[in-house]
Amino acid sequence: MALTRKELEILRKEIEETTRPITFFDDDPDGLASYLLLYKKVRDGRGVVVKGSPIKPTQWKDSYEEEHYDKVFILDKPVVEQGFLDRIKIKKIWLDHHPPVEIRNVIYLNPRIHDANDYSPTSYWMYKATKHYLWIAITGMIGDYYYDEGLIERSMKEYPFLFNNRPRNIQELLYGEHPISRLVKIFSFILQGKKRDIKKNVRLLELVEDPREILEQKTSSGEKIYGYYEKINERYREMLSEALKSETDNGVIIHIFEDPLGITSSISNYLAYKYPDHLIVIGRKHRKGVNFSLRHQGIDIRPILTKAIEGLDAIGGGHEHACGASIKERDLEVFLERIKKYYNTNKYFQY
Ligand SMILES: [Mn+2]
Repeated sequence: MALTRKELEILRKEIEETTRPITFFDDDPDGLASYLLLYKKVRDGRGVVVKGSPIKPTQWKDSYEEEHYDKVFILDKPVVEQGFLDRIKIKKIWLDHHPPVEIRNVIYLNPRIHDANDYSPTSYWMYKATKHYLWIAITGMIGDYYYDEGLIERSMKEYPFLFNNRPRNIQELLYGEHPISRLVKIFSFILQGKKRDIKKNVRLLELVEDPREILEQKTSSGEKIYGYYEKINERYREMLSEALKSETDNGVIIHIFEDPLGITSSISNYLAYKYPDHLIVIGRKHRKGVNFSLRHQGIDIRPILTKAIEGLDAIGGGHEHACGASIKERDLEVFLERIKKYYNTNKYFQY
């Protein structure tokens, strides 16, 4: 049953009363949109993009104290260490929609506390609390795979230029040819790359009032944002076509990338959408091995993955249709052979 009316009121009041917040947010469209909705209300303070989880005590810097922020917001981060919160003397508000955690010394708002199956994203609640910049909110929500009929309807009226036609489902909004689909991709890609670039992109986005500034490159901020997106997108397209070359004849797409930009999960999500009856196994190299994202729209991949890592020095797990696995260099070959084998002996039973 979502956030209660009282909780939403608390969120609204905390936003209204801050004049200079410091905000830690997740590095995806939902986190970014949530931050922007807050920023547009306050037009002051600082936004800090946080990659990975949890937020650790060392991520609170002493210099933050001296800059006189009046409040800390944490948006769309699943886990925050207690020590991080305990270091901070000012008021803290944490809004999230991942599985709820036990935590003290913070105002913790999470719709899942009331309903474990409520997946309404952070940007949805930030929109409920701020009631402005629907285009930003909708970009965050779509990025988090959330289709709110009423708000999509309203967006189509308010921003008809963001939609080609009536979208049938969330996949079409995410991967279709709608301008809003590109906007989601832009929100995702401008958070990839070097720290300094990401920071600059967020600053630029704070200045954007209308999505056409970006999509049609109508202002200098919009133009810069679009330019950065195009650069990442070029690499994304290269990686896509590379991955597609490695399709095996029995319905598995396996590919491993050097990926300093960190866009392999975007690649595997897209491939899973495009090839719903394929097993997608996309890896990102690191010093000691490879981190994989595995996808399959039609079958439960968890049993295959569990069997494939049996006895290896590896970790893996996740959701029915989307898993992650971390494999050491020396086990790579065994792992991939097993994946192919178990997939092909398993898939016929599951369809
Ligand atoms: Mn989210």
